[in-house]
Amino acid sequence: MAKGAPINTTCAYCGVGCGIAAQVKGAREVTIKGDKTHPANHGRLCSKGTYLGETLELEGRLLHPMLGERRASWDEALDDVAERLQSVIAEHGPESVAFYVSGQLLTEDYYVANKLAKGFIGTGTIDTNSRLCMASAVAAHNRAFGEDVVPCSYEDLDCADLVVLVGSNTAWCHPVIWQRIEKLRERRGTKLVVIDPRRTETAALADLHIPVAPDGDIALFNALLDAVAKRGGLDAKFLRDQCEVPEGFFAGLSGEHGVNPQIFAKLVDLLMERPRMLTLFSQGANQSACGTDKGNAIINFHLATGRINRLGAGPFSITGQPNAMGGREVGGLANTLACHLGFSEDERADVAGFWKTDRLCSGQGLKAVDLFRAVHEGRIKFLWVMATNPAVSMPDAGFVREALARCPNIVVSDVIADTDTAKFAHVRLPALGWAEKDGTVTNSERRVSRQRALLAAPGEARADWRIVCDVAARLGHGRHFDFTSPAAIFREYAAMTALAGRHGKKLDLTQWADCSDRDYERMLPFQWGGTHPLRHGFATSDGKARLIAVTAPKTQVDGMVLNTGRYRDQWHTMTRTGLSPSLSVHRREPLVEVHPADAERLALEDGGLACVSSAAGESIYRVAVSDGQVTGQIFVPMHFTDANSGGGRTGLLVEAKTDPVSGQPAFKNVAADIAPWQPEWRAFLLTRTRVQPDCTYWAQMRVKGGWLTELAGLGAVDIDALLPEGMRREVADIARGMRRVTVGDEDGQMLAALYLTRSGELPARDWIVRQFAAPDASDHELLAGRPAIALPDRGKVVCVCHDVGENTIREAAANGANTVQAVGEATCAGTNCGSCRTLIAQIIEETDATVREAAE
Ligand SMILES: Nc1nc2c(c(=O)[nH]1)N[C@H]1C(S)=C(S)[C@@H](COP(=O)(O)OP(=O)(O)OC[C@H]3O[C@@H](n4cnc5c(=O)[nH]c(N)nc54)[C@H](O)[C@@H]3O)O[C@H]1N2
Ligand SMILES: Nc1nc2c(c(=O)[nH]1)N[C@H]1C(S)=C(S)[C@@H](COP(=O)(O)OP(=O)(O)OC[C@H]3O[C@@H](n4cnc5c(=O)[nH]c(N)nc54)[C@H](O)[C@@H]3O)O[C@H]1N2
Ligand code: SF4
Ligand SMILES: [Mo]
Repeated sequence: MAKGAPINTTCAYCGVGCGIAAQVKGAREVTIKGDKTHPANHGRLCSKGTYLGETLELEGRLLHPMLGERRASWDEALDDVAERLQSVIAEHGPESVAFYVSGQLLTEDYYVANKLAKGFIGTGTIDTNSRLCMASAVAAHNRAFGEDVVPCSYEDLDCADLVVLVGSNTAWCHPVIWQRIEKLRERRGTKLVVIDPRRTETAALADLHIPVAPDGDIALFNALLDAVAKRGGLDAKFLRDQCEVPEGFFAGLSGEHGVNPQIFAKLVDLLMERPRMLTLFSQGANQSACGTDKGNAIINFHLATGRINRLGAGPFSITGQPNAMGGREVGGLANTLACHLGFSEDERADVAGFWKTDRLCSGQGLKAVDLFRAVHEGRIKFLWVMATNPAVSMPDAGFVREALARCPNIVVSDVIADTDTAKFAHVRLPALGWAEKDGTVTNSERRVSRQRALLAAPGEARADWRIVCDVAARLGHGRHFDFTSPAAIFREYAAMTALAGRHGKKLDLTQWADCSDRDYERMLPFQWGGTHPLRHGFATSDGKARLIAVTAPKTQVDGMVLNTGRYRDQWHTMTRTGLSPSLSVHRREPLVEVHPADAERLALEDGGLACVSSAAGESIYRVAVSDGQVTGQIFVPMHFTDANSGGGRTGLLVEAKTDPVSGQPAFKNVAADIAPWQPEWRAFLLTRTRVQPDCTYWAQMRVKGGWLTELAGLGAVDIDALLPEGMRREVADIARGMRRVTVGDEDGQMLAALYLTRSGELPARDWIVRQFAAPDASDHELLAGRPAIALPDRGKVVCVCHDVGENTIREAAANGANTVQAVGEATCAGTNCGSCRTLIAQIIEETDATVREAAE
């Protein structure tokens, strides 16, 4: 690809959909800046977007088609996939075929995958990882609005007087939306309420944090609506003209909420004072056995108070993946057809007519959890997984692995060679990744943006849409899949959205139906439906919205409540963010966060290890005692996999319980137990290349120049096998069971360093990790684990974007920088993505306290 002017593209990660201006510097080298002209971010980026450049190396990439462990040509691999499909369809019928796809596909990839599955193979069973993510919000929209339409826009984030976050750790997971909320508060005095059982860094910065009980949201929103109704806060005109309200709806609202009465009263006051109210919700709402009802409880509140279709007001479901929204539009979910259509006779006839097929599937297919059950039972005999890692991310991942192992035909399209899912594949197909692929994505506010190729295709990797079309052609459907570019697919999809209009839906991209390749190439981000797509009426038969009577579930979990979610700087199963040294600093291990009282009661030690178990499985985590947790609840991350750890395997712990309407799994409220786990030895190891240890607990993270692996185990230690050949130096203290080994090459460059202990302390990692990146320390110092002369220690990195350590910030604070802004001016910390500002504020507070104490 040409070097030169920056190329505008869209971030690879979350559904904020930030624009990026990328400058190609070399074969795999790109400079990343925020695109100032993109309406989603106006130039801002978070840490993950900022460090996209560090994820472009080819480490671990799948570069050639593989049949089992054998490299194959594309022709051979595509023939093989087609033959498997043909024989399964001939013998067992189309319904024995399943596709499991992803919100990380581009709209064009998604469109052809759905067209092939539902339209030409004739199986309804193409589902997507959005089932684990957005399905409850989709179902709630459909019930209330008659269509899966998000009735808000980011512009609302510039005008709201009250922002309520429900089950959303926005500062970590949608950081650019978070930055916009911070600006809004500064500028407008907007109040922020966070409803989350944990005191997240988002909640810590709120005006009001409601530590709701797990799945207590329906009770809370019903009680809020009841209280507001009693204080005259309903919008009678809106209710009469634009809503259909079930009999006895308001009388049926229970006033019980389970929240501290004073906090509840404060919240009701805020709601009464500030009608320009925007409610953002994500996985704390969706990923629940009552996720759809939670969505409707939130939407009910907004409808009944008329807080919708006005600037600064509305129920705003924010999407997770970069193209979760696009996938919903083209019919990636098993219970929809393309273009927001369902399976009524009329809708099916229209879709079949548009695609010119007589093979359209007869009805909806299996949703993700049922899909893998069917694989396990042998009803599905062919499964094609694209751009998702279900062996890690599905609930009851142990069961999903069994299912994958049993299935006679597994095809995996991925950018990475050895994901946990790819290990089960009979055929692996190398896909183009971000910076290589071309197409469109749709973000949380329905804005369609281009992702553009920056780099040449590595190895033999091909675009996902092309792979699908090539298989379709081999199945005899070439005429319907003879697309030669993403632009051609986009035109067909845009034309097809005319069907949505015919069925009273709002989705409409028809103005792009005749776009030229050049128009597509130059496409600027555009939003379908405008700022408030439902302002001229809802997508129901009578144009009215529906309030849905929902009641609080009886949730009572035995034992501890296990809550699962995300880290600020990692993306899901870490196949890409895990390659960035900068993004690996924030959290180096899978932590189980535990309230201090629980830690004391259960003899869990901060920094020690613990085994978390549930009905589904068990796994080991590092304990982090945190008063952000509530007693009786623990929190673990979803990111760790066989590829990077021997613990922290959260997917194994989550039972496959789902919402009855949406089929979305309940990832956030799992019954579990926790107990200390005492290793007999602990160690950490720095190596230039990845190692696969064989001990009870290990976790591996990228550092500059190599990998850092934390280890712990029982019995004999067998780490020497992990050390490379080279010049070894070793010190040991047999009495304390301490061993330290460095391995260097002939030029004295360090190849590996191992620190092991049976009973004592291990040295601090940060200095040693820095030495590994740019070795100028002597072996003597390395074996000691610290510099011979004490140097100023920057401490643990707080600001990942500008690489600023805790001690540097403490020093600035002690020297009078007593606001986050002043620390930013003095050290740069917190001035890029801003996600570390809570931490900086904490450090300032601690420093202030120390200074005060010293003065007293
Ligand atoms: N850094 C980072 N950002 C990401 C991603 C990532 O992997 N890493 N992934 C992207 C994707 S796909 C998604 S879906 C989004 C997810 O974004 P979020 O939904 O913000 O992230 P989570 O950490 O899954 O969960 C959010 C919060 O829900 C809370 N919660 C748990 N149970 C309840 C409950 O019963 N009620 C309420 N009100 N809250 C509850 C949890 O304590 C947690 O803090 O993030 C996107 N952005
Ligand atoms: N315990 C727990 N589990 C969860 C959640 C939770 O909160 N808790 N959240 C759920 C949610 S919301 C989500 S969205 C899922 C996410 O879970 P997954 O979708 O399984 O996670 P990713 O790591 O994003 O997987 C994407 C895969 O696609 C590959 N890939 C990247 N780009 C491309 C491409 O262009 N083409 C192809 N073919 N492959 C590509 C990546 O290498 C990676 O293997 O996890 C769900 N699981
Ligand atoms: S908020 Fe961060 S991860 Fe999400 S799109 Fe923007 S830069 Fe990417
Ligand atoms: Mo997601």
